[in-house]
Amino acid sequence: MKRVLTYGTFDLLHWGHINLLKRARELGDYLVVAVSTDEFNEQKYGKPASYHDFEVRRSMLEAVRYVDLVIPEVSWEQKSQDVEQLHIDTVVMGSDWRGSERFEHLREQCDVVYLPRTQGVSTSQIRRDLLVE
Ligand code: C2G
Repeated sequence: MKRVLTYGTFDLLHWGHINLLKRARELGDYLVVAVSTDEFNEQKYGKPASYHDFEVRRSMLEAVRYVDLVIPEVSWEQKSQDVEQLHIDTVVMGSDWRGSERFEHLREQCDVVYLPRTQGVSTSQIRRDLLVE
């Protein structure tokens, strides 16, 4: 069984996220999603953090047919341990992360694959569009 892992905030879950999850799942037989906690989001982005809190974002991901397990992402440093403990074969991220030190070091443990981002949609654009209504 080929096990795939990906990380993200997944706020205001949209087609770009679903398209990433779909393609990630197609690279294996089992997909784990590590979703950023609210506390980690503040560390990543500062305020204002996500629109939906961790529990809502986790529940929405658990409802996605391509996702087999959702775990919390609490730090930048947990990835190596996640790969080892979850017996991950491939870590997948969108191409905005291509070459990032946050992921490249994982190549010692597993494959690392960057998939093209879905153009024309992002959580920040949705938030901006909603402001103008
Ligand atoms: N994504 C995508 N296309 C979009 C928007 C997002 O492919 N139009 C991908 C991103 O590249 C990422 C995933 O969807 O792989 C989740 O995106 P975010 O929720 O924005 O995640 P991010 O803030 O990049 O957090 O430790 C890593 C971080 O937790 C990643």
